[in-house]
Amino acid sequence: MTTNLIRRSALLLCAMALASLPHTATAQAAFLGPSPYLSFNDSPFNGTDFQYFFLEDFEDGFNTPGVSVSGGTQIDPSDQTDSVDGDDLSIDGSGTGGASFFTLQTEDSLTFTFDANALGGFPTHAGIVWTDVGFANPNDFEGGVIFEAFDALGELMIDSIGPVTVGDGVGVTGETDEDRFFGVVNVGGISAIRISMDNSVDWEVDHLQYGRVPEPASVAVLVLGVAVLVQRPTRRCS
Ligand SMILES: [Ca+2]
Ligand SMILES: [Ca+2]
Ligand SMILES: [Ca+2]
Repeated sequence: MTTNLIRRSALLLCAMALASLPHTATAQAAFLGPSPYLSFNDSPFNGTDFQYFFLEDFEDGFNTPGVSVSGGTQIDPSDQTDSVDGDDLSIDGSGTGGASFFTLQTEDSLTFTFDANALGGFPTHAGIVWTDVGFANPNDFEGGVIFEAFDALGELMIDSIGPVTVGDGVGVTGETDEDRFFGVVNVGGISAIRISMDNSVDWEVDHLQYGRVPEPASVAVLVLGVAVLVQRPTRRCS
């Protein structure tokens, strides 16, 4: 194979490799859920090999890094609290022994916004668990949840989840069979997630979770290898 042919072949490989990168970066986001959730063992993110990952269970406040929220407040265990079941160290059908995050009867949506500088890049995976609704219209203790996400440019993603009906209609007594995970995976990055209810400002969430998986190592190796191939003939001709 002549030097020119090697160079053309290498350039073709390089073009093919680079052409694959934008596709990887802008691949359509995948929305996950709603799915039953009693502990982090039920998270679809459990077992993923992350560059970084944070799970906020609100048991000692709200203090995971690189995230802010539009409203609401953390609440401690009480008869009115509806935590993820396992946070009180017992999966027993009750979430009153754990802490959660509450809309304060003022918010119909909660937006969690991520700080790429603080985190070392936007998360590629983000999710949250809906745990309870109280006063709602027309029926208390049930309603529609909508889950949305924003890309790395701050644009609302086209796809979303819901409204999907949740709630067991029983009351504000900490039942956990109704609890549902909502999440999204987007390799191009997630700047924010928004969870909303279409009929209530009196509801709770728990287990905010977010992490980043870097670009596949195989792609980086391929690009590096092609770059070496392209450079070799040039060195011989100089
Ligand atoms: Ca429990
Ligand atoms: Ca909790
Ligand atoms: Ca619940």
